[in-house]
Amino acid sequence: MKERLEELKQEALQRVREAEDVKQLQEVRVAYLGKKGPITEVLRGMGKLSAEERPVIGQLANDVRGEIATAIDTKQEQLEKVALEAKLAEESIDVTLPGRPVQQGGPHLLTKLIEEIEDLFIGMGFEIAEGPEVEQDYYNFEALNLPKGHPARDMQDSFYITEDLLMRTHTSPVQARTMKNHEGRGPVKIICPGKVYRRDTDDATHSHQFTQIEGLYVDKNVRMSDLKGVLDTFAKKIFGQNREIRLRPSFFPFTEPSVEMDISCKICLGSGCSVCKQTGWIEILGAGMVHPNVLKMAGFDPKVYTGFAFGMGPERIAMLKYGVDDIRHFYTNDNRFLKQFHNA
Ligand code: 2NM
Repeated sequence: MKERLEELKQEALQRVREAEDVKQLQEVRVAYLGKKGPITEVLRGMGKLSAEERPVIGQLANDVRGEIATAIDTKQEQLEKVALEAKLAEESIDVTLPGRPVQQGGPHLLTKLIEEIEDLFIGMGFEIAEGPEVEQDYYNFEALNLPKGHPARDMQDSFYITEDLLMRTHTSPVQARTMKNHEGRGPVKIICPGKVYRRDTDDATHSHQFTQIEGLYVDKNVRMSDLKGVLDTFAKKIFGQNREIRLRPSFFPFTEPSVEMDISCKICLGSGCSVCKQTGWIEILGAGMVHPNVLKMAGFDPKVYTGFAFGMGPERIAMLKYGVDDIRHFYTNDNRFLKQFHNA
C-alpha cells in the first residue's frame, strides 16, 4: 500500500508539473483528491490492515494528500500569475502616444458682434434692456403707432399665438415697456439686443428668426444731430475710421422724421461696385426721432421730451463686415464656417 501511495503521489505531481492552465490543473485536483479518487480508495481499504499498520498508512495517505494539494495550489498561483501578466501585457496602454485632436469651439460670430456693439454703446452711456420674445399685440404694435388695421401689421407677416399674443417682430416693444417703467421722467438711454420673428420664407438674405439691436435715447433737448453723432461713432468703430455715413429720408410709423443710414463702400471707395450696387453707399440701419404718439402712449410729454431711436440687424452688419454671402450660415452651426471667426 505504501508503494501504491508513493506511486500515486509521483503520478499526481507529474501531472501537476505538466498542467498548462487552470482548467487542466482542476482536472488533476478532481482526479486525485476527489471523493472517487484513488487515495480515498486506498483509505477505504485500510480495514484489512493490522492495528500497527493502520495509523502508519493513514498518516502516509494524509501526507500524500497534503503534498499533492500543496503542489496543486502552488502551481495554480503560478498559472494565475502568468495569465495575469499576459493579460496586462496585452492591454497595456502607451501613455506617451499623442492624443486625438479635440474640435475647438468658441463664441458664435453673431454673439461676438452683438457684444462688441453692446460695449460700444455702453461706452456712450447706454444701458442694455431686455424683454419677452412672446409679446402682447399692444407693445409690439399699438404702442408703436401701429394701430389695428395698419398695413405694416399684416397677420400674414407675424407668428400669432392668440389674437393678443405673438412672437415679437422687432425689439421695439422692449423700448415701449422701458419708457413706460420710467413714468414720464427721462433720461431713457438703452439698447435692446435680441431675437425677433417674422413669417418669411428662408433664403440667402431672409430668415424667419433673426436678431436685432435697437437703440433709444429720450430726454429733454435730444436732437437729430445727437442721433447723427452716435451713429457716426458706431459706424466708424465697427467698420473703420475711414468710413463716412449718410442719412437719407425714409418712413417708419414710430419715428418722424425717419431716416436710413448708409456707410461709404470700402470695396470701391465710392466709385461703384457690385456690393454697393454702383452707388458707393451701403444701407446699414433705420432711425429717426421718436414719434410724439409713441412718447405720449409711453407716458412722456412730447412737448417736454424728445428722443431718437434706431434699429439694425446684426446678421446684415456681420455679412457686410466679414463678407458672408448667406444668412443661413449663422444658424446651421457648421463648425467649418464658425471656426473661421474664432480670432475675428
Ligand atoms: C427702426 C428704425 C427707426 C425704433 C423706434 C423705437 C421706439 F420704440 F422708440 F419707438 N424703437 N426702435 C426704430 C426706429 C427702429 O428699425 C429699423
